[in-house]
Amino acid sequence: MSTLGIAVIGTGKMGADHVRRIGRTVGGARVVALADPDGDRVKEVAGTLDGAAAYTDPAAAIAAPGVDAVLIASPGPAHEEAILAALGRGLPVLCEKPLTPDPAGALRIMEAEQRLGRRLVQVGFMRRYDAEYERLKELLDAGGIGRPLFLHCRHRNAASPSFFTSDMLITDSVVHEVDAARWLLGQEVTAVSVLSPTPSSAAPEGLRDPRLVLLETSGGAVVDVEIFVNCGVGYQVRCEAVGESGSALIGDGHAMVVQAAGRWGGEIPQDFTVRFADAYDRQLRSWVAAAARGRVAGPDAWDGYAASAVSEAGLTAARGGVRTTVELVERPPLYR
Ligand code: ISE
Repeated sequence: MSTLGIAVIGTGKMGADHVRRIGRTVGGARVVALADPDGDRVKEVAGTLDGAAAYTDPAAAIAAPGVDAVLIASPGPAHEEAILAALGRGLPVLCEKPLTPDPAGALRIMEAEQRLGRRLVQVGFMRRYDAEYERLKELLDAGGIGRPLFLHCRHRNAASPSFFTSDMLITDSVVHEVDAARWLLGQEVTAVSVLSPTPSSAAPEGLRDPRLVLLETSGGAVVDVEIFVNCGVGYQVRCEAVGESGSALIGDGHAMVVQAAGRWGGEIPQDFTVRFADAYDRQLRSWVAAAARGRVAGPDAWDGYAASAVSEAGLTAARGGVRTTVELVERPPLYR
C-alpha cells in the first residue's frame, strides 16, 4: 500500500508534536506539506522533514501535490475554512478540538459532509484513545457499576499559555470533558451551569481561573468539572464515575512509585503531550489507517458540533450566572 501524504495545517505546539509523531511512531504516512501564517516557524518545521513543502496559506498546502489527507492543528477560529477546503477536495481530515468555536460553524461542516454523502472529518478528542478512559467506558457499558449517576472530573494544567482567555477554559479545556462525558455515558448534555470562585492569585490578571462547570445529561446523570489551568503543580486529569452499585476512578495513575531518602512518591506529568502521548499515537494510527481507505473513524463532526453547542451554552451560563439549556438540531442520518 502506498504512503499516505499528509498536509499539516498549523505548526505550533500541537502541530509540531503531530509532525514528530508522524515521523516516529506512525507508519504508512508522511508529511508532504505544511502551512502556518508564521513563515519562519513553518520553514523551521519543514526543515526537519525530507521534502515537505512549506506554505503560509492553508489552502495552498491542502492543494499541494501528493496530499491525500489533512491534519488541522491551527487555532479553533481557523478550522472551518481549512476543513471546507479539504472537503472540497474529498480529503479525510483530523481536526484538533474544538472543531469550531461555535455550533454554527460545525453545522456548516456537517452540511458540506452531507452534500458529499460521507463523513470525512474526525475531531481530535484523544481521551477516547487513552487506555484508562477505554477501560472506564468498557466498565460502564458492561453495567459494572450500575446506572451512572455522577462523573466527577478534574482537569488541571500547570500554567496557561499567554493567549488563554476565561472563555477558553470552557471552549478549549472543558470541551475535553464534555466529549468524554457524552462518550462515556452515551448521552447528550442538556444543560450547563458555571460557578467561578475568586480567581487564584496565580492566574494572570483578568483570567477567571479556576471554574466549576456542571453538566446535566439526557439520561439524568450529573457531571462536575473542576477546571484549573494555572494550578502550578502539573497536568492532572482525573475522572471518577459513580453508579448505582459502585464507583470507578481513572487518572493520576503512577507508573512508578519511588521510595528513597525517607520519602515515597511518583512523578506528575507537566503537560498533555506527555500524559496523553500514547493516546495521541493511537488516535493518529487509527486515523491514518481509516484515511488510507478514504474514510474516518472515531469522533465525528456531530461530536464536534454537540461539544461546541455545550461550550456555547457554557459561555452564556458563565456570563449570566444562570443554568443554560443546550439546544441541538436533530441528528442527521449520516451521523447516526
Ligand atoms: C489544550 O488546548 C488542550 O487540549 C489540553 O488537553 C488542555 O489540558 C488544555 O487546557 C488546553 O488548553
